[in-house]
Amino acid sequence: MAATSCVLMDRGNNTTCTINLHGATVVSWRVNNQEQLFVSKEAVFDGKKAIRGGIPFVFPQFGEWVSGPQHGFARIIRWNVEKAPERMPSGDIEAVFSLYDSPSTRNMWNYQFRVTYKLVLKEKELHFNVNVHNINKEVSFYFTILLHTYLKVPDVRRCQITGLSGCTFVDKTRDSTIYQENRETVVLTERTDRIYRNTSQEHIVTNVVSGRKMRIQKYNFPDTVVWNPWAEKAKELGDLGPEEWPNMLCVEVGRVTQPIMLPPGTAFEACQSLHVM
Ligand code: TA6
Repeated sequence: MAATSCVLMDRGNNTTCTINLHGATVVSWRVNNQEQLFVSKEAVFDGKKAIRGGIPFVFPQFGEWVSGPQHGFARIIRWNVEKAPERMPSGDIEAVFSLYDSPSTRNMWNYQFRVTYKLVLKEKELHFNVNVHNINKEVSFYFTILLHTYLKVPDVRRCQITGLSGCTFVDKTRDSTIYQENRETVVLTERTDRIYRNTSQEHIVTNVVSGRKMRIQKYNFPDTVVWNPWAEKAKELGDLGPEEWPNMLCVEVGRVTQPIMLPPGTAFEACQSLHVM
């Protein structure tokens, strides 16, 4: 069994964030001792499988992939600690993680890259700053990227999501038809797996833990995926308990409908922030 290890960011006041270096998966974010992220009781921590919950890092491919595992390799390999957690003059805690190409990544995807992932833990906010560098001097590459955030919720059927109104989407539970969202706020009433395009820079999700709201802000992540497997599909996932699905809501920001082309020697940057309101 491969070793996995976690890095703790501790801001004080029982406000912490834990990053499992397996996939640089954020596996816990507590604000005043209250957990904000869902991690399944059945999640597997074997250093091989993606962790079911928290915030897995999807790169360089969202969804099925002919060259490698679903959702790419970044969520199933060990990342480096580029900068250990450090307290800033503001009191916020900052840490940086990195992933470089290796013989095993090049086996699936033959490109030279460096990804840096900076997390900043604030009083009631967690900020994510993603940089993908093409470190080759001659060859361009294409990729998709997404932060697969599992919010912890008392009951997914009672959450409302803003910032999707008017956006086109593909419903992965149906066919490849392009639909348009006409609801001001989206409420899940059945299995949902939708890729919304060009969504608002901000989503508010209501009724997260303790009936609070979560504000999600993003920059350079044009798409938002909304997912919950519901009862039937949940049973098919070996690492999700049959009763757990009502307690998770995935609102995932990323760049997935239009792959990004990164020319040699250039970098892509994008950010997300989560804010407990
Ligand atoms: O982001 C939504 C999604 O792509 C769904 O289609 C869903 O099956 C899911 O991610 C979970 O994928 P995983 O590979 O983690 O089982």
